[in-house]
Amino acid sequence: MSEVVRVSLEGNVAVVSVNNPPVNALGIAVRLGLRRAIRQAIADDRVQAIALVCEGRTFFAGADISEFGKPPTSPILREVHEEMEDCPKPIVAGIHGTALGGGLETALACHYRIAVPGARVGLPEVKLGILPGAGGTQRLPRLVGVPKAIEMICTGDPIGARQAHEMGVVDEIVEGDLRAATVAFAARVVAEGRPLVKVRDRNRLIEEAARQPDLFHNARAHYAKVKRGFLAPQHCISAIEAATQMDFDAGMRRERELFTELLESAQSAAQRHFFFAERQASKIPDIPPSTPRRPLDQVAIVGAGTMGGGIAMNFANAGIPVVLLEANKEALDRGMATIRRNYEGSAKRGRISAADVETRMGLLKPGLQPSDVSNADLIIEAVFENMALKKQLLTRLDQHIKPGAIVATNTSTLDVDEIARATVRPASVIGLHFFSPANVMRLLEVVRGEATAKDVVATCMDMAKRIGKVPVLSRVCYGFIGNRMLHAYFDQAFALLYAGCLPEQVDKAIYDFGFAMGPFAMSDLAGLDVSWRIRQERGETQPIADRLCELGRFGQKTGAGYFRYAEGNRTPQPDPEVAAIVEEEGLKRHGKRREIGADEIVSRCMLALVNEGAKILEEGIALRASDIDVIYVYGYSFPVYRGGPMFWAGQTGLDKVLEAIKAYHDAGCGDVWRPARLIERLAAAGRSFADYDKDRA
Ligand code: T1G
Repeated sequence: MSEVVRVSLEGNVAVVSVNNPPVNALGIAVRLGLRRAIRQAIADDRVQAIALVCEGRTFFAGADISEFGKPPTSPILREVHEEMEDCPKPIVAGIHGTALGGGLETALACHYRIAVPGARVGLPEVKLGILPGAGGTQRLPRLVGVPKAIEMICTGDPIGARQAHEMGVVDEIVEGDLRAATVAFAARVVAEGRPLVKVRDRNRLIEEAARQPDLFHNARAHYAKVKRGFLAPQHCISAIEAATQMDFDAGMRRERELFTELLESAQSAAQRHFFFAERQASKIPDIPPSTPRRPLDQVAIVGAGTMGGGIAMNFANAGIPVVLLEANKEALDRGMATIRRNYEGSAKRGRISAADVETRMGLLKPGLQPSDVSNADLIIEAVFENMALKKQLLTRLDQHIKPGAIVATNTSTLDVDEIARATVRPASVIGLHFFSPANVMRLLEVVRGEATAKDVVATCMDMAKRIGKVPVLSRVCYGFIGNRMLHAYFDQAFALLYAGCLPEQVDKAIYDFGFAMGPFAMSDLAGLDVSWRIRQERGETQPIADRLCELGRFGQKTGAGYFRYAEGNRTPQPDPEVAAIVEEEGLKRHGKRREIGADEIVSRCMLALVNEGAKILEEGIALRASDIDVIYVYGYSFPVYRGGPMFWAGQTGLDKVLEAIKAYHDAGCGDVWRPARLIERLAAAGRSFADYDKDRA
């Protein structure tokens, strides 16, 4: 048998065992091996049933995503499934880890499925911009019903083994040795003469749904809203609908058509790029996986404000004890109360239990003395964004911090090297830039200073995953990767206001491009006063924004900013008072206003991101273009179905990107439009940022 698929005989049961690390992806070798094993078992008279199990950490985690985009090699998964489903001997799948995508579809082509309690099953293809292409849209609704199938397939979220058992996806939950349990179950099926259940023949639930056509209309409307701009969820619904309108084989053909359409789409290419980009981000070329880690059993957070409180929750959520420090009791009590309110809110929404609230609050220890950080392995300062304040604080804490502890700053813009030099342990200083709200946003920008030790970087990259964050490494520059690019993006957003746009116009274009919100609604959410104070400290001005702040319009928190907000409502309403200020300042700057369309708005804002991103790559601040994509999708709601700004530029074509950037430069739109040399070089060579990453991998 092949090295990835082995067959052995246990009694009258052939055990087909697959071992294709790291996640038993159903690549060609596995498909060939599976088909050969099934044929061998059918031909062997000693065999009366087949047990299918996987070695390693998980059952099949799906098709091999790295094979996509290449010509399909036979047998494709559906062909293997047909032979399995038509096998005259019962096949039992034994599931552990995550049976996902083609993995669950393979189990659904078996006659029975059993699972260990910790297993999870799901069809996450929609997260790759495709749909389950090996029968998932035809077989799953036959087992769980159409509404549940729509939910599982359109969200792509896996379910636990127990829920899968309740819903009939899994026939039995087994404890202990899964291989033995699968063999025993298969032998029992033979001994009890149980039928060969083909999921394809179970039509009751889809016939029921065929009598409720609104199901699909409502689902389309729902996912058009919650998955705005995504193609795949709508195709998923069409494929499931086909299962209720035609027989199984015709439904499978329709699934294949819809699958192929999505597989060839720009959106799926973007989402598959993002799948691997997210996994690449945690790999640091000069810090091998074998790099020792520092202990991280207790954490101290200095500053119990919005950021400090949110950061503390991440560690308590992960079961890590946290000391939360403040300068005075009033601020400390306020911070602790906010955390409890957040947890109780989550419990009310059923996300956690009341017991979880108490467990997590129990892990939070309030502190008022600098010495309260003395046991911490990691100290994170989250005080106001002021260099002098941060340096003074860390200098004061230094004497209380134990040797080997990691000192992190949550600064979003300031020079981490300068902060490190204010301590006696620059090698143990690192930037950990959380995004607001810190207990929700998944991105963590890990800022490596010139002195930061490799084990500190390695420990923090691991820590990020432990608290449910996606870490991306940045070197030190003003604003690191995300905020530095955001500066260029906002520059263009303001330039568009002075030239002829109103905030609602810019925001609509960016929203329609796929962002969760435009730059001005985003500023209203973050608060205009934060950036106003930073501008004042840096002696910078932004006339439109400054005038709004002078009027006390700080955004949502004051009910008015670039937009007006009705009491208790977060929907931005255009405001003539703002329009008047924008027009006045625009005329002051350009003497005239001009009509600007959505294309120019999107082009200027996105290309500003791309050009600055390319400069960041040139300077080595970011390791990869794909890291920048991860930062913008997770940190700034860049639409994942466009892959991130750098991938989007590659899909657009760097020659066109360069041409447009040069046009803005030549039109006098400012020196920010000096094309990055990297773009000129790649465009001249007909290459993309993805090629650039490959060359450096
Ligand atoms: N194909 C190829 N490589 C994969 C892979 C896959 N399906 N899944 C994971 N890897 C690689 C990954 O890149 C990483 O590599 C390593 O495995 C460990 O992954 C016909 C068409 C299973 C929950 O979408 O969700 O089936 O970085 O770091 O955090 O309908 O991986 O070490 O070099 O993520 O423990 C559907 C995708 C495919 C599941 C494990 N399946 N995988 O998480 O490890 S489409 C999926 C995951 C399909 C059919 C269709 C997760 C995981 P490297 P990891 P993890």
